[in-house]
Amino acid sequence: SIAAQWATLPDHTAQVESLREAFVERYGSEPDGIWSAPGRLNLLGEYVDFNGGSCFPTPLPYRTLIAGRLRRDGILHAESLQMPTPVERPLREIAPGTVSGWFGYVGGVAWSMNQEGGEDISLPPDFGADLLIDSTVPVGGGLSSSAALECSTALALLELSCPLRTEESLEPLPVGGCGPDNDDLRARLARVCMRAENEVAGAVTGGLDQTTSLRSLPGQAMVIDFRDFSFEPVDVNVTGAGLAFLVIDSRAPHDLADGQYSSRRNACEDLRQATGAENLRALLPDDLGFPDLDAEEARRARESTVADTLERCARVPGVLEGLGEDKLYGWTKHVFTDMMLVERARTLFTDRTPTTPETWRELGQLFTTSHASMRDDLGASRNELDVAVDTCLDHDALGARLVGGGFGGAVLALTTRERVPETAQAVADAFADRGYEKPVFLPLAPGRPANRDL
Ligand code: GAF
Repeated sequence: SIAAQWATLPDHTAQVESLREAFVERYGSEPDGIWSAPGRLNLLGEYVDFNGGSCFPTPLPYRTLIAGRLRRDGILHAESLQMPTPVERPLREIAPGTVSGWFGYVGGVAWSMNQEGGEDISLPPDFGADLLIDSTVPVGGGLSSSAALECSTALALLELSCPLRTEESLEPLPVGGCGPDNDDLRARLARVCMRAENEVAGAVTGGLDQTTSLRSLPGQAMVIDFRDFSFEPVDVNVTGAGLAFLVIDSRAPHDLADGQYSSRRNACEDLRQATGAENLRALLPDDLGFPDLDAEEARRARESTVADTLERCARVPGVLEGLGEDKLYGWTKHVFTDMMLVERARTLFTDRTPTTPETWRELGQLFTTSHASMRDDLGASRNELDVAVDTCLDHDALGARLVGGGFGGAVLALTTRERVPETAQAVADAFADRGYEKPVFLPLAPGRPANRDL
């Protein structure tokens, strides 16, 4: 068999230095600064952020870096080491529908800062910038390469504009460190980035990715409650338990701006409107307790919430037609399932410290239950992802699931440290046997939120 292909864990310091050199070579001067933001690995909770549920993500060591220099002519010029063609646009002309492709995220953030930001975040009139971008976040991997680009752009533009703000006697807003001291600012920037993605890049996503990229704490996972975007840092010390997360980029491309993600998201919005609820989370009890999904009682509670929701919808003309009740039943059921799974994981990791082997065994089961729900109820898996999940489970993984928006992208498995090489090899072999694209395995290390590097 052909050896499993492992990505290299990025050496961030070396990458900052080589981006600085590349900037000098392209633009003929030093950059004013370098900023970066991570992709995220969502441990649990898909399609629940925009429904007011909770998610359980952690920042990745894979990041998008931006070196930048201030211009005072209102022009935004951006180049990427991964993309062939530079893009240059007057900032004033950037609006929904005027930019596309990767520049949509960069220009989108600039536009959104002016829409959303208020005086301290919106960009001064003559502000412009020369940017050079480099990234190690796999694109289309369900690991939030888009948010990494948006969030690094937001930090870069905000800090590059500081000299103009000072001249105009506006208080500059240095991004500074993460943590409670400036979590408010980071929360506002996360909203700016979401709006850029929703209105300019055309993917109506829910804030999980931007919140993790900007507001997480170094080396910590977090449970984010999307009813109010508050979060609780959670220590998920997988290595300490002799275990490992194996992340498999299936290389089956996924694109959130295509119709699959938005059809499900729109259906959730129709359900919400038809039920008159603030969000779908509000249809479940406030306190989910400690839902044991295998217990008959929890299963019945969830199914009756789904049935009840659909019944309310049936009374509103137009909601069930077109999609078909079966699909809507499955999609709704998935949303409630993942909300309960995250709640259970949250309780496992916050109430039952220290963790025991039982905690990890359960976390694995939650992964596998979530995958079955994504596959069978939400219809968001595909063969490559199922093969990766099944192969990991055949090799005694504690659990495995697809991560992110689905239809392609990455699989996450929880397994013992010793089992990692043979499991990766087995997945590589299974893919080769079926003629799938060669998967790439991503080594992990603690990630940290967006920050300034230089
Ligand atoms: C993508 C979106 F960007 C998130 O907001 C979230 O909905 C996720 O898919 C699915 O859980 O990453």
